[in-house]
Amino acid sequence: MARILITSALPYINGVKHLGNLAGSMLPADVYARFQRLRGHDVLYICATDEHGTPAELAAKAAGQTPDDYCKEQHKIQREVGKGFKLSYDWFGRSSSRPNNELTQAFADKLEDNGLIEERTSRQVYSIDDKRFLPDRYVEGTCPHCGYEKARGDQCDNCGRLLDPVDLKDPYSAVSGSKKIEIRDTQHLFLLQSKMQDRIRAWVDAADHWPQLTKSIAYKWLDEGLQDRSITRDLAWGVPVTRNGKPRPGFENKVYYVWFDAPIEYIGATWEWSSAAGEGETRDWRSWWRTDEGADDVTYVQFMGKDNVAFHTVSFPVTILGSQEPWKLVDKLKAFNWLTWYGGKFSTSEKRGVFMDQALELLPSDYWRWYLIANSPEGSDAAFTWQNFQSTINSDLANVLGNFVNRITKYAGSKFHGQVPKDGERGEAEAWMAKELETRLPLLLQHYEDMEFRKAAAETRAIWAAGNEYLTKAEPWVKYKTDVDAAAVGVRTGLNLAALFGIIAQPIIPDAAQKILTALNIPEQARSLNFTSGDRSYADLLDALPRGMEISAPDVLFAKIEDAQVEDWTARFGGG
Ligand code: B3M
Ligand code: ZN
Repeated sequence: MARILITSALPYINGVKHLGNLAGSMLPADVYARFQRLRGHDVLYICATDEHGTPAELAAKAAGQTPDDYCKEQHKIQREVGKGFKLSYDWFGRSSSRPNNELTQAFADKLEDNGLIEERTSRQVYSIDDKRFLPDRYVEGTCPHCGYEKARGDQCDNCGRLLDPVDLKDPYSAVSGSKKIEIRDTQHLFLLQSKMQDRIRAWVDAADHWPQLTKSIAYKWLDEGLQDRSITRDLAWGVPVTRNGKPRPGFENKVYYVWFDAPIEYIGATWEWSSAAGEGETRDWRSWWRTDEGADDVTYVQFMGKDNVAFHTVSFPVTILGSQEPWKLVDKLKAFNWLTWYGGKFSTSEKRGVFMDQALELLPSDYWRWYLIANSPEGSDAAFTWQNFQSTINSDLANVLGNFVNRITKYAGSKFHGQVPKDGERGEAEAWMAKELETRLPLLLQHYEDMEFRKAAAETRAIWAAGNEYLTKAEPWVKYKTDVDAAAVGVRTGLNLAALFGIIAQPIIPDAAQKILTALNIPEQARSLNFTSGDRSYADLLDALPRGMEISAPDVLFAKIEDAQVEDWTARFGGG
């Protein structure tokens, strides 16, 4: 049994996430976590809301709430929506929690002790009317690169370039709109990433489990040369800047930069999980994170969109390695491209696309989970369209899986007293099906191990499709008229296939899988993804259900999506 630590990029607190965010981090992480649990491994899946920084402060202001109240409320909303999507977090924490504050301050101390943090005077945008510095998104203006007039201080939404607020042309305050702006000097803490260049490159060179996308992003940053960067901001909401446990003089109105504390929350959230242990339960967060306290046998896997990769392959490792303490580093990093929305991007700020809470109002989570995994933006961007969504669901889930399960369970109900038939000998068709499983099931497992989610969904579907082909060959409904025993073999095999289909469906569509497995009375211990443990063969999978066992037919698993629904949703959400 291996120990596998899984984290997905922490969703910003500023509102419910859209399907693009879900598809590029939390959902594949969940599918992977479910897969590894079903393989029998000890999995810890951790996520949290990313609650600091200007996005949080500005969103709170727009909602007329204090950041504290706003974050509390939004965290709860995101937690509930995550539950609605069946995201099986072991813990969904908050980056504003005490453990993260403590850890962030401790890391900063260590980094400074090791000569990797220094105070520097830096030039900052100051608003005379607002009487404050305007970090990051607090200032807007014209992008110096592309001329876009509503560029934010930290990034231009038009050309995507990262910006320094002082470079904006015609800057104005996002707080008040005031144009009375000047550049003033102030102190900030700088993380001396340049000193870590060689350490980080050596570590990236040695990372042999990273996909191409991940490595190339890391090297791009390394080749450009790591820049020292400011890790403090002029904000009230965030982790207070301290030195050895005391407020740091001159930094009373500053906090650590959100990208400094957010990744540390992976550790912080694990600590939160530990603190929430019930009576008699041991949860030791350090055994997952400290290589001197047991974490050396942990495999740590991260999931994120490609825009977050540099922070995880360079910046966060600078924090970890620079501390010179035995913290666990990432082993495998899976990055995703974009899910696109009718030629453009899903966008939180522009409310473009479908958001997680809205999606659940339209259809149960399995429909979305299947579509987003089968259409995962893995090798390249993937386009969301209502038509594609409709045809994927109708074909894969309603036809190939749903019809199979309903047809065979109903038929067993009407012709074999709702029991797994006892009689009849296996023949050619069953041998063919066993061969299919023998080639396909190992492939399926391999795709999951490789975190190739599109391929895993395609192979799952191919196994369901092979089952349909088997029934076409076996024709129990035809044989029943002349040879009940021959029909019995077909129905028995069909029921065993239905169970197997439910078993392999668990990582992606857990609710439908659960319905199938309950209808077929499959006990918990028989639901694992270890198909041939012991001396069981692939052919045995087709005769695994106890003969004579009572089964029932599940309710319709998936309803077809009608054209009228697609029209309605297109009108409501746009697209087409
Ligand atoms: N909140 C950005 C994002 O959601 C950021 C990720 C933090 S991961 C430590 O894309
Ligand atoms: Zn621009």
